[in-house]
Amino acid sequence: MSNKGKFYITTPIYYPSDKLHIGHAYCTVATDVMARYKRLTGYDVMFLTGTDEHGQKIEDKAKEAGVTPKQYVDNIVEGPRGVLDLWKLMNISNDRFIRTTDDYHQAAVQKIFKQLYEQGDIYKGTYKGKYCKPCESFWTESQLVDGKCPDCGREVQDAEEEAYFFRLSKYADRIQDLLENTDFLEPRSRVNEMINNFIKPGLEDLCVSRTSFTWGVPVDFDPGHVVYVWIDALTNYITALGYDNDRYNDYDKFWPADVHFVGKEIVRFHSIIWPAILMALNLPLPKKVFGHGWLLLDGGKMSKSKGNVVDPYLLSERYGVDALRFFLLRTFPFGSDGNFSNEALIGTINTDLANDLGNLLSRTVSMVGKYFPGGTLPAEQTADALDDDLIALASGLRDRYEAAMERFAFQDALSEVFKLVSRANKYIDETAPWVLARDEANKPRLARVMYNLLESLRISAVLLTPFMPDTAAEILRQIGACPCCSDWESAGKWGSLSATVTVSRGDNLFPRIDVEKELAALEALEAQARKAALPAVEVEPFAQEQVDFDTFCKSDFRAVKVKACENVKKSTKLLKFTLDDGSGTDRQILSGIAMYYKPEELVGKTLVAIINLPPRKMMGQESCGMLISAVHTEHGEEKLHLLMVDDAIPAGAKLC
Ligand code: ME8
Repeated sequence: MSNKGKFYITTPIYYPSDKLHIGHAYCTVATDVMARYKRLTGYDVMFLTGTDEHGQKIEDKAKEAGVTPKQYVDNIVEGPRGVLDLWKLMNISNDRFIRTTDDYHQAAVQKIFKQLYEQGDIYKGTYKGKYCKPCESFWTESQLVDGKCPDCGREVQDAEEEAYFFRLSKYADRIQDLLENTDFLEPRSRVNEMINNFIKPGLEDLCVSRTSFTWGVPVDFDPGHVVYVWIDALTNYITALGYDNDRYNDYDKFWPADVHFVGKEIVRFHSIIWPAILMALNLPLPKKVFGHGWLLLDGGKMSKSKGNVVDPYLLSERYGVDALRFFLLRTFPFGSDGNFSNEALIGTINTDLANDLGNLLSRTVSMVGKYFPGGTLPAEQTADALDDDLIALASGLRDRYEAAMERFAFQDALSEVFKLVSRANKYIDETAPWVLARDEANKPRLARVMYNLLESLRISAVLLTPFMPDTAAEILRQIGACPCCSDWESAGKWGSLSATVTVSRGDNLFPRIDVEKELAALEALEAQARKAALPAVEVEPFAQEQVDFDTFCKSDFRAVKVKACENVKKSTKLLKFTLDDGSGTDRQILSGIAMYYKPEELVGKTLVAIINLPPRKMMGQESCGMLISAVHTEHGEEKLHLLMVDDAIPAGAKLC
């Protein structure tokens, strides 16, 4: 049991309506880093994530896929490359995973709904308003922006139905006070958004049931109604601890949450609706909600429907999970939006990880190995005033890092670590170990220079552990750090590493990437993935117009044998066929299929031609008829196959 107490942190629960993308991984990685950091500092951590599996969108998707909604979500959550696989790949250390289709959660939601109804916080009324289907959100006329959904900008529909309402308006004053006068919601800019956009215009009661779809937690005292998204989704944060159920037993220990990390578009639900539900249930409020920004691609939010998603599998296979985790939090502040690009990712890997960190490690460890037998430093070491600046920077690093992490300023925390990494690289140039190594008398000084570098690496690695767990462990292994000088306590103490430490060389952590080659390779891979995402096979739409039998019979289809075939000069498309059509006279047909066949492949084949089309000239040569082919589209590319028939069919046989 740790001595600092408990820390409960959550991600939003994700909609498994499609496979998750790197935007979803962004929030989960940030939460994971925070959870690992708190564990490192001695907290007893509960890190919860999960999936939000109900609602019309999932019902519709399942129907489209011809499966039940449960089968649909099971595949996206538990199936290959599903949510669970993705979190495993990203090295996510969640302590618990909740699915809103879990029995214990559904039963608890029913109890909560009933309690709120019985005490008058939920009442039955008629819902009239606007509904955004993709967002599953109801809006009042005044909340729409240019008549469209204020969240996603898409069209909304009129909606009217009998529904249950939560008395949100009753809690308006308390919510306003919470937002304005406490640090409940951060960053502060989000508070202004909430006050101006939602509180000031007046909080209206919230529709919390639906009758238009069935894929949800049933309202057990009123068949036909299902609990509509927010009471089902938000309560996951307490049911996953055992609230109103026997599955878990940690509610008293972990509630209230220390922080809910959420994307900016769901801040409204977490900072207005969620505290109001908790107030109605007379439960303590979470200590903090932090609304992070979006990872943008080409300036827009990533979404499957826009087709601009980035595949975390592809990136982590190429660069390693740690590099990807690092990039997500290194390049822009957690509260702001930031752009994803392959250039930025590769640039960060090359600059910070290959040039600065990787280089510092490989230079240091190889110098220790080269200058000292067995890679072990001698006890006799000589300090110098030249060391003071590096030691001062390293000694204060843990506190500066901690201050940033406590503000969820991941980027600042990493900047602090990388200031030390850069300073240590500069220290190598200042001390010029290769010059010291020339004279045996300098060995004690050389040993101290190496020790200082190893210490700088050790402190950096401990503090990088939450961000890059595997990389940090490998650095600590290579520099010979024992577990007792790899913990939080020792990260604050310069000199924790044994003076006579032994290093062991390992692989280069982050090989430098050739930017141009890599960008081209990524582009090709992404194009391939885009192509693979297109429908496998598409056939031409069927003709609507009918032909009468007599008209059809006028077309004279014959088996023809290819006697000769060649490319038409100056044409990239045309092949010229000399055909035996059974008439005793050769027939010439030109066909625009040169990109599909080589002439020599076709000689001797039996094909089908329509022979009573009027002759026409192509590239100055006469074509008497047309060869019949089958065409379709495969992954966006047109495919063509000449119709070839059994060679036993004689030339001239009529097809009817
Ligand atoms: O909102 N950049 O689920 P969700 C950053 N089920 N964050 C992103 C992102 C991007 N490009 N794309 C998505 C829901 N996210 C609800 C939550 S909680 C009780 C219910 C983030 O799968 C998004 O901002 O649509 C949100 O915080 C989270 O992924 C889940 O989004």
